[in-house]
Amino acid sequence: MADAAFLAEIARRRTFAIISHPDAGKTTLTEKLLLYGGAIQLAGSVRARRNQRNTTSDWMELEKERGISVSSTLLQFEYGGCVINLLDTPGHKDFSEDTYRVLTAVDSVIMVIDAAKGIEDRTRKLFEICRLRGIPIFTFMNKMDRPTLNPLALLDELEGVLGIGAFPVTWPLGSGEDFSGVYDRLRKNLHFFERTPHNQYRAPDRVGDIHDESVRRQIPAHIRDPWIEELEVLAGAGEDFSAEEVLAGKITPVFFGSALTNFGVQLLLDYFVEHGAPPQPRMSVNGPVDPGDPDFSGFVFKVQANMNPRHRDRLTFVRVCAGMFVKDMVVNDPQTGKPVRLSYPQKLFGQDRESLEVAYPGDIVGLVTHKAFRIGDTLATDPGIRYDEIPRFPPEAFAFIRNVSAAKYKQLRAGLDQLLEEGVIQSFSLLDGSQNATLLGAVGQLQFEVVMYRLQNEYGAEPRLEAAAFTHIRWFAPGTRKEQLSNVYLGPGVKLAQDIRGQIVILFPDPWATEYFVKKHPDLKLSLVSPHEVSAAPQG
Ligand SMILES: Nc1nc2c(ncn2[C@@H]2O[C@H](COP(=O)(O)OP(=O)(O)OP(=O)(O)O)[C@@H](O)[C@H]2O)c(=O)[nH]1
Ligand SMILES: [Mg+2]
Repeated sequence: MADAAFLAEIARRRTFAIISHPDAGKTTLTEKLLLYGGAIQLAGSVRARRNQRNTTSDWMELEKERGISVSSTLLQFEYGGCVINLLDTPGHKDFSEDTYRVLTAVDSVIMVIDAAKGIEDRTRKLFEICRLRGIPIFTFMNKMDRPTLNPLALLDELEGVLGIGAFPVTWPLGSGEDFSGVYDRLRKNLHFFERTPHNQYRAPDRVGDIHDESVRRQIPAHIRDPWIEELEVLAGAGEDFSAEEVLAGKITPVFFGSALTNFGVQLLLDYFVEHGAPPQPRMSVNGPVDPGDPDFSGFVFKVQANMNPRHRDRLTFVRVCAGMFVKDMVVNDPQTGKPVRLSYPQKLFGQDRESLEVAYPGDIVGLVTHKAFRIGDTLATDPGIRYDEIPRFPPEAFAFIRNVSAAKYKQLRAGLDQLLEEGVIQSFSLLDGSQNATLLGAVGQLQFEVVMYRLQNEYGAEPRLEAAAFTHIRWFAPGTRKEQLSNVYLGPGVKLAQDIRGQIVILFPDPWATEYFVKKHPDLKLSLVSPHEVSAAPQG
């Protein structure tokens, strides 16, 4: 393919994540972006079972039942001449490792804020990660159909708390029950929306000029007058901003709307497609790699088993960073250094998939492989290229998992092995043999509930979970043998164990025991995560 055509393919990729505090409306907004993007005809299309919600991105049984996202979902579709790779992420802290991995694979984010609550804790944390990585941020002030904070106060909070310039591209007309439209400050027209039955269809949209008397008359005076004043205040602060400042992460364009009633979603999508960030150069261990480089390279940022019960297989998610991906291409196997063929590449849409022939930088390819690529692996034709950016979080929750029925042992083993590959939990075995159960570690307790649910429902296992009185873990330096530690006094409740690679770890029952041990043994080089992994900044 000619260079120009290749570069044009890259330029039309939009690869982004939707992030926020739990419950702000990420999955709902995702569904509506699919609706407006023409990727689905009806939002929440197949009627949900009683008490269940049905969205394209929360496809796991557990997600439907609970109405929360527990795992990130990839949706690929074309809209407005662009190829969109959208990732809906879970907001809950206990699933944040998945969300953080997704942030390594995207070029921009849409940050969703519940306009009744303002900037919440998780949003702030995620924002900090985006800023550290220099990811451009687009903001959607959601739930305007309910009573909200004052929009000007929301903007102030965004600028004050996050320390970023905020430019409202749209401005809401009314809020709560009165929320009836948004003003597009760039195109200078007012969009009036109407609701549709069950909010399943696109909201009808009438466009007017606010200087037109007949348009003004349609707005009740008690809403119109303060609104015009707000627009004047905003105009005084400047009517323009540069796309470079957005792409540099210095300014966030802000949109107001309601994902539930579909108001304002189209404007966000259209703006995003036009001005969103195309794939950028990526840092590799040996310096930046340009997406336009002819040699293919990418990295694995997510593994998901059992996405489709009919297939019962394992998908490896690869972000293409440079060069063209071609079905059946041969790359360097990151673990053995030998050539390996990338067969059965898939394009993904939630739980659905179809095979693909080629993919471009920015795209995310699902590989159905029997080869166990691991999260963080670089796949490249040039063995000299290595991306080293998937951080690991230290586990903060621990539990023993025990097999209850001897007949189901195999199911438990198979299920655990796959879930360990997904990287949502880690497993350890105590060195003193005091427990004949496997010790699991996770970022948060909720992750264990997911693991138990999936072991039972997806694998037919019958496990039992038992509390383990540990709160902290540290890894010893690589190569440390347990004999070397036989004279080390551990203290009450402190145990030694080994991880899946045979690395020795130490487990503590509380922060004081951890602190005490670390102080007493400055010679022992302890680390927060396995020395084989990159540590994420400690999350609070
Ligand atoms: N009134 C109103 N409710 C909304 C809106 N958007 C989402 N919701 C509701 O807010 C709740 C949470 O929505 P989700 O889309 O699941 O939120 P989420 O951010 O994906 O949540 P997690 O993935 O669990 O972090 C659901 O009950 C939605 O129906 C909105 O614009 N207006
Ligand atoms: Mg969600």
